[in-house]
Amino acid sequence: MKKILTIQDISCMGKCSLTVALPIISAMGVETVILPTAVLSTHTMFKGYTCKDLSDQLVPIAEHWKKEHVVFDAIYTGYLGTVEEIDTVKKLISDFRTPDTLVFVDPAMADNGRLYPAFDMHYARKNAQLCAIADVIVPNITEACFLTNTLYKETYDEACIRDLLAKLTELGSKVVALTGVSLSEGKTGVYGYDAIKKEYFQYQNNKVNASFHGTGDIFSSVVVGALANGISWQESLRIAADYVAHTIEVTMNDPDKPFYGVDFELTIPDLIRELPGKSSPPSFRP
Ligand code: PXL
Repeated sequence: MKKILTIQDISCMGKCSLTVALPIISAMGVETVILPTAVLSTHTMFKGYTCKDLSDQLVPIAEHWKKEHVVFDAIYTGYLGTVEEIDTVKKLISDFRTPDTLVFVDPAMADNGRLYPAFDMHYARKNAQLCAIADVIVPNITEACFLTNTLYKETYDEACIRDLLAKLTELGSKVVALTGVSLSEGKTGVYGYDAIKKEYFQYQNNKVNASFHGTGDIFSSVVVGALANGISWQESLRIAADYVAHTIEVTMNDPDKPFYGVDFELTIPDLIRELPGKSSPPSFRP
């Protein structure tokens, strides 16, 4: 079984970061080792959240794993709380990286033109250094602008997106996938670039007129799970985009939907059916 390490916070309630990565990637048949960077009562979009920083635990935990000779097929980072934490994570990546390890960075720090409450420009610059050592990065357009010192604009065309992809590629990663790219009315999706093969990829879904927290983390988790299943990066992005679109649609139809996240728990079985060879999973019933 493939084994991945994911490094991000636990927002105890909020359907984001580790509380989506762990169930989704595990359900995709991939062992998911977690390195929690902090424990928050909720994600930071709630007022009055508590936060216990676990930065001082990262190195001792990793040291123990080293003694156990643990090897990861992929390392996936998400929301990281501080600049110092990014430095620690960079070091952990270089310690655990082998020639076969996929390093996947979701520079989760901003949306809709603004940084999340806990972050500033110093943090954004540090996140660019983390992106530089990744194989794959998946920023949304806002994050891409902060990472590349580009002015954020609500409206853009395909040339702007390719420009942004070029600047992101200069940071150093091999595959860059921009999320939340809307190139025609009523559509949204992902626009990717493989800097080694010099190939573009794009995929668009119908845009739902609602924004749900945690969908970026769900998207990344599905991409990592799919890549770990040996699926190409283009197909992994397509599966993740379709899964997020489907999950948002299901959530919109739920009269009891929480305001803080989507009903991904209801759609995990549909995701598994999308994986090659898993269209009719065997039953555990005798
Ligand atoms: O979904 C990204 C995320 C993860 N973790 C925490 C957050 C956010 C976004 O706001 O606050 C704690």
